[in-house]
Order: sequence, then structure tokens, then C-alpha cells
Amino acid sequence: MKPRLLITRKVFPEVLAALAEHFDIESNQADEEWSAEDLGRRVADKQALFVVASDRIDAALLAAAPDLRIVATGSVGYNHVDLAHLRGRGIPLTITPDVLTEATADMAWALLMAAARRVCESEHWLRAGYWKRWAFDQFLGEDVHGATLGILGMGRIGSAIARRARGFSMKVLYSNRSPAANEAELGATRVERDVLLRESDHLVIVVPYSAATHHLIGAAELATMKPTATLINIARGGIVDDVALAAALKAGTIAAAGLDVYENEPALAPELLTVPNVVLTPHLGSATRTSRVGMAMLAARNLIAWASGEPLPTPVPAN
Ligand code: 8YV
Repeated sequence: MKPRLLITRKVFPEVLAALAEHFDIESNQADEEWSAEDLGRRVADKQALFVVASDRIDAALLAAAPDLRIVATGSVGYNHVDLAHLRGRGIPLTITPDVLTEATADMAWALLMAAARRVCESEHWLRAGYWKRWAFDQFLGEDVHGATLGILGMGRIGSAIARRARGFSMKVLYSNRSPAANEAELGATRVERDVLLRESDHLVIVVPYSAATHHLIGAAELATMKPTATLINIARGGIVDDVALAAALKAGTIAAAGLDVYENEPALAPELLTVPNVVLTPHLGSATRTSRVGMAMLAARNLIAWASGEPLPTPVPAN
């Protein structure tokens, strides 16, 4: 008898086909909104669970899954999963590193360029019919080339962002718990966080979310940044205090921002929606076809390895 697998989202047909050889599957191919109760009811008789970062896999849900033996998340971040609970029950959690690194780094740059050069703000203005004549001082933004790029969190994605900065002749600063082994290759200099905030022209947040990084960037931190600076968050909502950021953008404390993630997504702090100098995207960091198929397939490969009694390709590191 095949183990029973619950998949909480619609997945690509090739991924479903690969999994179907090894599992009896209940999946959300209709892409319905499942409440926590629905999820609890559906997971009750399953041995395997395939989730994404917007599913909350907390102690209450896990308590409803007495037979659960493996959880695979289609994301590299795993702050949505109660890892301590899983470890207490000896249940492995697998993630999807590497396959999304380059696409997510591209997205950080897309937001950085759009925010610094006011692409979205000016497009809205143009579409609304305000463009009547050209002027020297229309929508002046900030230079990206030759500027100082700050990276908060220098892991795989941070490194991929830094690598791209070479083409823009930028100075790269970063802040990280430990020095990056590839510091010299990246041409990046490690500094304290307060220096990073003070000296960056464009600051990209790439640290994982945890209790320690909750509201790491709030009103006090924003106040130390340059009035010409841009702030980009492609990591997790909750690392930046979105309400404080909206206030800082309105007051001109910093010049612009680009956000792909939000504290209570898909709900947004209403303050953000009234600020023109922020570019807002709906958690699209890894959203290229290659990357998302890669993520779903890697989650499937982990599940199949488990079902076949083989070593898991990408479990959460022991740390
Ligand atoms: C995902 C992400 O697209 O991997 C992560 O941690 O945030 C994104 O790449 C999203 O979370 C879907 O699971």
C-alpha cells in the first residue's frame, strides 16, 4: 500500500505525476482556500504533507496528524513550520534551496531598479494622463550604478544579489552573523548593521525571519538611513515594520522602497497602499516558471526519497 500524501496547493502536472507513482494523493488541484480546520481534517490520515510558505504548520495542526512521518515545504524559508514540534516527533522537514536563488536575486534587482528610478510611480502617472510635457526635473530618482549596495544577510540569495552588483560598478557592504566565505570573490565588505544602515544607498533585506529578526528594521533604524536611500525586502514580512516604513516614506526619511513580502500577507498594512514611492509585489521572489517548477519538483524528490527509504536530498540543516 502506498503512503498517503496531502498536497495543500495546485502543483504542476509533471510533479503530480511523479508523486503519484509513490503516493496515494489528496491534492488541492482546484486551488481552493482551505481553512486551518479543513487542513486539520484532511491531514488526519496522512503520512506525508507537501505545503508552501503561506500554510501555517503549527502545533495545533500537527496534533491533528498522528500518522505524519514527513513534511516537505516548497520554499527555502521555513518559519511557517513548527520545527521544534516536528523534531520532537522525529519528523523530517525538507526545503527547496538553490533552485530559487537566482530568480529571487533577479527579483531583488527588479524592485531595486523600479524603486530607485521610480518606474511604477511614473507609469501610474503616465497612465492617468498627466504627461503633457517633458521637464528636466521630472521623476528624478537615484543612481544605481556606482552607488553603495547594502545586503542584510549574506547567504545564497544575498551572494547572488552581490554578484550582480559588479555589472553596476557598485561598492558592496553586508552585515551577517559570520563573515561570508566568498567575501573576496564577491568584493563585499562586512560591516556592523548600524554602519550598513547609515552607508547604504540601496539596502536589500535577505535575512530569514525569526523572533530575533522581527521588526529588525523599524522607525529607529529607518531614521539612520540616508534620505536618498531605497529599502528592498524580499525576505519575509515582519522583518520590516511596514507601518513605520510607510511613515518614513511619507516623511521623506528615505526616498523609496520595494516590497515583495508583508507582515500579514496577503493582507497589507493599509498605510502602504497610500504611499506612492513604494513598489509592491505579491510575494513573487521565486516566481519564474523554471524556479517554481524546480521548487515543486525538489519537494517531490524529497518525498519520493522518503517513500523509497533513500537519504533526503534537502532536509532542513541540523544547525
Ligand atoms: C516562495 C519563498 O515562492 O522559498 C521561500 O521561502 O518565500 C518563496 O520562494 C513562496 O514562499 C511559496 O512557498
